[in-house]
Amino acid sequence: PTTILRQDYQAYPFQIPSIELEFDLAAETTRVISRLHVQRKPDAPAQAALVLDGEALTLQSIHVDGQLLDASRYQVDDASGTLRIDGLPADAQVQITSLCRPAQNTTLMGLYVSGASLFTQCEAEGFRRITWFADRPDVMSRYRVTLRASQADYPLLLSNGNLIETTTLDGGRHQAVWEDPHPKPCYLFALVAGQFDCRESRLRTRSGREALLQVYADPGSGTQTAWALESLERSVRWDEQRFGLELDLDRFMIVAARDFNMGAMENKGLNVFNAAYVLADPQTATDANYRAIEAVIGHEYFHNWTGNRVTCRDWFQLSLKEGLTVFRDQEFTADMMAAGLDAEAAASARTIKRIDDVTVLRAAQFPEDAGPMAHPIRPDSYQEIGNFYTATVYEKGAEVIRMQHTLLGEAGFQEGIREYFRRHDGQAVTCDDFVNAMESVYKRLHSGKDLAVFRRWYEQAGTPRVRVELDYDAATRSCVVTLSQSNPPVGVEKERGADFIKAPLHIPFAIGFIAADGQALTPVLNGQQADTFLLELTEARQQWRFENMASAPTPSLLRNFSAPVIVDYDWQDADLALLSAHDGNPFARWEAGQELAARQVLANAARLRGGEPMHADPVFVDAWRAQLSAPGLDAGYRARALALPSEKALAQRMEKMDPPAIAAARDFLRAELGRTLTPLWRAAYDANEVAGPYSPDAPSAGKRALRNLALAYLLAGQAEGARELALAQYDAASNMTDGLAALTALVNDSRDAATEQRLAAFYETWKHDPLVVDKWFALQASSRATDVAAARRLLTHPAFTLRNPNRARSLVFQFCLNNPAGLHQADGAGYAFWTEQVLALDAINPEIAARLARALDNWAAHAPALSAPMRAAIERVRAHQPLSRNVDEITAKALA
Ligand code: BAL
Ligand code: ZN
Repeated sequence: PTTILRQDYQAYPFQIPSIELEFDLAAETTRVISRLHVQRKPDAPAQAALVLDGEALTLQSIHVDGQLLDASRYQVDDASGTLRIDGLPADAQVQITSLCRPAQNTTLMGLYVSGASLFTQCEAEGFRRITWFADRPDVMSRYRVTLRASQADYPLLLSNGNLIETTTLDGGRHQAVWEDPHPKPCYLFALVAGQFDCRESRLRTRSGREALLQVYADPGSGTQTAWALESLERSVRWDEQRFGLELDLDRFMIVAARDFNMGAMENKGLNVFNAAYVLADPQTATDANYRAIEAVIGHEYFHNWTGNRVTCRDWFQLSLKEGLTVFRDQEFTADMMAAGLDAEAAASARTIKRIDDVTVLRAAQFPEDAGPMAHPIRPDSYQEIGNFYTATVYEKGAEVIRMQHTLLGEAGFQEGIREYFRRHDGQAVTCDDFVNAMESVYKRLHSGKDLAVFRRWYEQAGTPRVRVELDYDAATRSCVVTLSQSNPPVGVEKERGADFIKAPLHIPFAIGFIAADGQALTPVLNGQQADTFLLELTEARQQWRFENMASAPTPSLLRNFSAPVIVDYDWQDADLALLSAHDGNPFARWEAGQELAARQVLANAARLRGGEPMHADPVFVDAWRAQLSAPGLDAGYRARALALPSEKALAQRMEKMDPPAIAAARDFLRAELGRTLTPLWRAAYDANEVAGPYSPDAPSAGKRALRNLALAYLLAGQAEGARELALAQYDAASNMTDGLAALTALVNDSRDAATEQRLAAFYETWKHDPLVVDKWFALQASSRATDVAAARRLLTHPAFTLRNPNRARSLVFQFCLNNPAGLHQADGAGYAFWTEQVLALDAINPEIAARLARALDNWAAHAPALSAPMRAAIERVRAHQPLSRNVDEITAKALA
C-alpha cells in the first residue's frame, strides 16, 4: 500500500473551471458524460499530463475538443486508478463517457442505491466512482448537471445549486438541469433521485434574500421531519447572529438516506443525511436523538461556510473544516439549550453541553491518542483517508479551536474568523492559514505575542499530561502553583526513535481555589484579583505566585476543561468531596465527583483482579448522597454529576486495561449506590416527572435524564418495587426516551419473563421503523446479559443485515465496542465474532469494516490474558486476502 505524505503536496497542474455532467440514471447501469473545461496553469510545465482518478468505472470514450481520442493517446492504470492523457492543448474541452453500477455498489461511496432511490457520497474520494476526475479538494469547478431517469421510478431529481429546467422526455423519462453558481471541489457534488416526502419553509436571510429550505425523506416518513426543518431554520439564524455568516443559496435541501456511512454530508445546497439524524417524533426518538439531529443539521449547515466557501487544500487539512465546524456546532447546541432560560439555568445548560462533549472526548479520543492510530489533528501521512475521519481530527480538532477561542475571547475569535474569510473566501487552504488569521488578532491583543508554540497542537499527537503542584505559605498568604507538561511519543511518533522529544505546547489552564469551608478564594496574580485565572503554560515547567490567598486552598483545576489534557495532582478523596460539593465552577464541580468515582472504580477493579472483596468508601457514597440532596441543582446537571464515568475512560487509566474488570467494578458501585441511597433515588424519581406534551427542551430532557438515571440505580440496587416501577414506566411511556430507558434498565438488570415479553412487544410495535429496530438491536447487543451466543442469535434475526450501516452499528458495533464482558469473553469467542464480522463487512463496505477493525487496535494496552488473543484475532484478519486498503492500514498499524 502507498503511504501519502503531507510534505509531498503538489499543486494540480490544471484548472478545471467548469464541468458539465449528464447522467442517464438507472440502478443497474448509469451512463455519465462529463465535459471538462481544462486549462493548463500558467506556471505548469507544458508537457504536464492530465491525470484523472477513477474507480469501478467502465470507460466508453474520450473526446478532446470534439475529436474522439484514439486509445493510444491515453492510458488507464487500474493499479493506481488513474487515467492519463498526454499532449493536451493549454486550453481544452475534454469529454469522458463512462458507466457505473449503482446497484452493485455496496461501499456506499460514489453513486449507490438505497431503498428505491439513488444517492451519492463523494467525501473523501467517492467522486472517482462516478466519473473520471481530479478527485482532490483543491480543484474547484462550476457544475452544471443534467439528470435523466424514469419518471415513475425517480420522480424527483436533485443536485447542487439551482434548478434551471425540468423536461418530460419520451419513453416515460424526464430530465432536470441543475446549476451550482459556487465553484466547489468534487467531494461536495451530490445527486439524489427517487420518490420522497418533502417538508419545506421559506426564510428571508438578514440581507433580504428569500431562501427555500427543504427536508426530504422516504415516502411515509414526512411526518417525522418537523424537528429537522426547525433545526435547519435555527441553524441559519444562529450563524447569522453569532458568526455573521449568511446563507448564500436560494435553496437548501436535506435528504434522508436509510443507508449511509457517516452521520451526514455537507454537499453544497444538497446535504445528504443518515436518516438517523433527520427523522424524529416523540414516540420514536429519544431526547438524545433530538439533540443529535439538531447538532448534525447545524454542523452540516455551518460547513456551508467553514468547509465549502473555504475548503481544504488537501485531506491532511481535514481538521481545518471539521475541528472548526464541530466547535461551531458545539456552541450552537449550547446556545440552543440555553435559549429562553434565566441566567442560572442557561449557565447550567451550557455546562451540561460541555460535560457531554468532554465525556465523548475522553471515551473516544483519548484512547485513540494513546493507541497505534494516534495522529496529530493534522496528520502527516495516511494510506486511506477514509481512516482519518477520526475523533482526533473532529473532537480534538474542536478542542484546539476552542483553545484559540479561549485565548482570543469571543470578540477576538470572531474578528479572527472575519479575517480568515477576508483572506480566503473561495479558496482551498491549510490549517496554517487559519491559525495565521487568528494570530493576526492575537498579536494585536497580546502585545505582539505569537501562536508559534500553539501551532504544535497541529503537529503533535498524544494527550499531554499536566502535573500540578501547590506550595502554600501561611505566613505570607501566598501560594506558588507549578505546572509541568509532558507528552511522550505515541503512535507513529514512536518510529522517530528514543531520543525524539516533543516540544512543549501552549496550554491555556484555567484554575481557581476553594477554602476549607467551600467558599471561593480570590487571590491576586500579577495585580489582578479574580476567582478564576487563565494560566498560559508554554514551557515544560512554569510557576505562578498567587498573593492574598486568605487560607490554604484546594485547587479547582482545568476549569471548563480549558485544554485537552490529563491533569495529574495528588488528590485526597476529601479534596474531591469538598470540590464536588462546593466548587463554584460547575464543570470543575462535576469533574471532582467524577474523579472521586473513578478512583473508586479503579480501586475496586484492582481488588477484583486481586481476588479481594470490593467495597464502596463512605466518602464516595456521602458525596453521591450530597449531590442527590443538594438544593438548587438543575436536574440535567445532577444527572451528569450522579452518573459514573464511562467504562472506556476508566479502562484507559489502568496500567494494563481489563475492561471486564472495569465493567464489574462499575456495576458493583452502581448497585451499592442504588442500594444505599434507595430513598433518595426514589425521591428523585418521583420529583422529576415531566407533565404535559413531550418537548425535547433542555430542562425537560434534564428531568427525564435524572428520573431515568434514578430508575436505573434503583434496579441496579435491586430496590424493592424497582422492577414494577420500570415495567409500569415502560407500559405507560408516551415517549421513546422514557420507554427505552425503562426497557434498557430492565434488560440490563432483570432479564425475566416480564422483560422478555416487553422486548418482544417492542419489536412487534416498531418493526416497520428501521431506526427503532436499530434501538432494539442496540439495547440487547450492549446488554450485560448478551454473551457471544446471544449476539450470534441476534445476527440470525430476519431484520438483521450487515449491508445497512446503521443496522451493523446497532448490533455488531454495539457488541464489540460497548459490551466488554461479551467481547472479552474468556473463551475467545468474542474475538472470533469480531474477526468474522470485520471480514464479512470488508467484502461489502471497507469504510465501515475499518471502523469495526479499530475495536481491537489497542490490544497491546490490555492485560496479558486479553492482549495475546486480541493480537491473534488481528493476525487472523490480516491472514485473509484480499483486504481493503482501509482494513489493511488499521490492522497493520495495530500490529506494528
Ligand atoms: N464531511 C463529512 C461529514 C461531516 O463531517 O460533516
Ligand atoms: Zn463535518
